[in-house]
Amino acid sequence: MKEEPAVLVARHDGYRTITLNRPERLNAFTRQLHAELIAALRDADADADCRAVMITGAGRAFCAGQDLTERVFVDGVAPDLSENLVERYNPLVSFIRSTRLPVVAAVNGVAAGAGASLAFACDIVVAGRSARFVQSFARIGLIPDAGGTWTLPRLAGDARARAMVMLGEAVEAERAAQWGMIWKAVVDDALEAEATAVCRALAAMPGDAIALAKRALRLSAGNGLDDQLALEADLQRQAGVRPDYRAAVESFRRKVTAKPGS
Ligand code: T3D
Repeated sequence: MKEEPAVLVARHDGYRTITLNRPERLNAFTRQLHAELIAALRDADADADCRAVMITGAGRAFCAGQDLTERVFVDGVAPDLSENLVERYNPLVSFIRSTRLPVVAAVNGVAAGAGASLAFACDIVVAGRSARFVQSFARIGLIPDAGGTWTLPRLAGDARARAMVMLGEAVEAERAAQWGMIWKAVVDDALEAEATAVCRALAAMPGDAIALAKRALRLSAGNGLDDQLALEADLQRQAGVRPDYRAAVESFRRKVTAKPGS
């Protein structure tokens, strides 16, 4: 019997939608899901016609983090969890942060554990109002991973990140938006349309500039102001010789010189 794909990919004009497809397990990560997700992202990155990616979940959840049924204690010996992080979660998060493509998370339901970290790694997060973000790690005796200890304090602020991590309480989409953890919370029925509109808007933007801006934002995390100013000067030089900038400037100048009296 053919195995169900753990990830579904839909190609649209200018962007792709990647749907985590294990609804009966709230789209929890397995080795198969990891392999298919990173392959789908790499494939989108390699497609010159693709200019944005949406990640969402099938069914009522976005992603419940690691599939805990994959974790087996053989003769009482604990599995080595760092191996899974180094081999799968870390490359996934690094790829999302470094791909030229803007990655949009359409959070359609609960995002728990590494599922929340996955959303936080994305560039733009839109969530349905019934969605919630849970740092569930401490409840099962783990620490946040998949970049959660890096992204969450930056998004939510240190005080909120600490409480979320240590208490494991869920933060609903609207509160997450008020706290600046995500871009927007919308009514559930509007989520698909809203996330689609974001992807279409991104696909219509000059892709080179988006990629360079994404790089500048990523590197800002490790830079002091002087280094970041130098980086901006370097990246802006690169942006300034691309055709999109030239076309925009020429179109602007045409409009100005066409005005009566100019
Ligand atoms: O191991 C490593 O490689 C290290 C890396 C770790 C990264 C991590 O993500 S660790 C954190 C793992 N995730 C969790 O601890 C979350 C566990 N799940 C929950 O706390 C709750 O399910 C939710 C808060 C996400 C949702 O609650 P609720 O009440 O809406 O749903 P539910 O009834 O708990 O779950 C529905 C079904 O999904 C249920 O199965 P059933 O009873 O219908 O057959 C449940 O067992 C299953 N499910 C939910 N989460 C997971 C899962 N199955 C496997 N793994 C899961 N993580």
